[in-house]
Amino acid sequence: MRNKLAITIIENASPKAPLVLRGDLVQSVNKAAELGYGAIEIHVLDVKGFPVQAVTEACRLNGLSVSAIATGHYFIRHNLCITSADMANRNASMQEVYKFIDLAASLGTTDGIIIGWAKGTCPEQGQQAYYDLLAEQLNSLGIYATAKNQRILLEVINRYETNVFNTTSEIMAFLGKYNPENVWVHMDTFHMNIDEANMTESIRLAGSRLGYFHIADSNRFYPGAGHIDFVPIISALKEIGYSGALSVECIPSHDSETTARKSIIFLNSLINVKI
Ligand code: LER
Ligand code: MN
Repeated sequence: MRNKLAITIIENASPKAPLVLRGDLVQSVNKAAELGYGAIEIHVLDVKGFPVQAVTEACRLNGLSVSAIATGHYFIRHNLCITSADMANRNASMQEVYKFIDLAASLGTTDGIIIGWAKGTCPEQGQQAYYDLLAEQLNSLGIYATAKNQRILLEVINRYETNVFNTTSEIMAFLGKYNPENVWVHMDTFHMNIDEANMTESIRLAGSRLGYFHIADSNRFYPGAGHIDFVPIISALKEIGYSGALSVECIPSHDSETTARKSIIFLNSLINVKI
């Protein structure tokens, strides 16, 4: 039985980035385990030099798994986008995601590879062409991920950050129309609180297509710091049979360790996540 609580880790990020444990990855793995988390979600800054062996060994020693790896910071830093109008950028971006999938496979990642920023934004003109291209790219990535026993997690992000998939109904319509292989819905309570009319209904709408779940409160601080009612959310996740990770992706309003500790105390008070 695996503990489904995961915590986001990254080597370095701006103070207001919604990522909890920062610094040396092995130390973050040790810290996550010490605090009671069962998994880590890694926001990768460098695919090439990624310390696969050291992280794998730290996870093994602590009994932790890698729930997901995220592409966003890497793609922003390198100005990459899988739907870029520039074909060279588009192709290079796809090659990079393939490397992320390889990395996820070598880490034994349980839930998948997160695609957020990497999907780019939809232009005012040519929306149909954008979605056609996005579906084609995702399908290629999904097929590759299947062969590596991985999954593509497509995040629903609020309207102030992107114009692509702000709600679950939008993403479900896209998946229903194109049905790209092995592409899963990834939801995040911070974004849901902004754009979903009803958070529990949106979870039910995603249903068996829900592949991953981020947790932060309404102010994007640790769960319990804002006004989201997590009780019905957890119930809805149980109701649809969601069995993936609940991954804390929030701004460290306190120091990272305190934020991680407050998050897990709150989540453990809500639920028994050892399913
Ligand atoms: C990433 O998981 C996310 O939720 C985006 O808002 C990035 O800031
Ligand atoms: Mn998120």
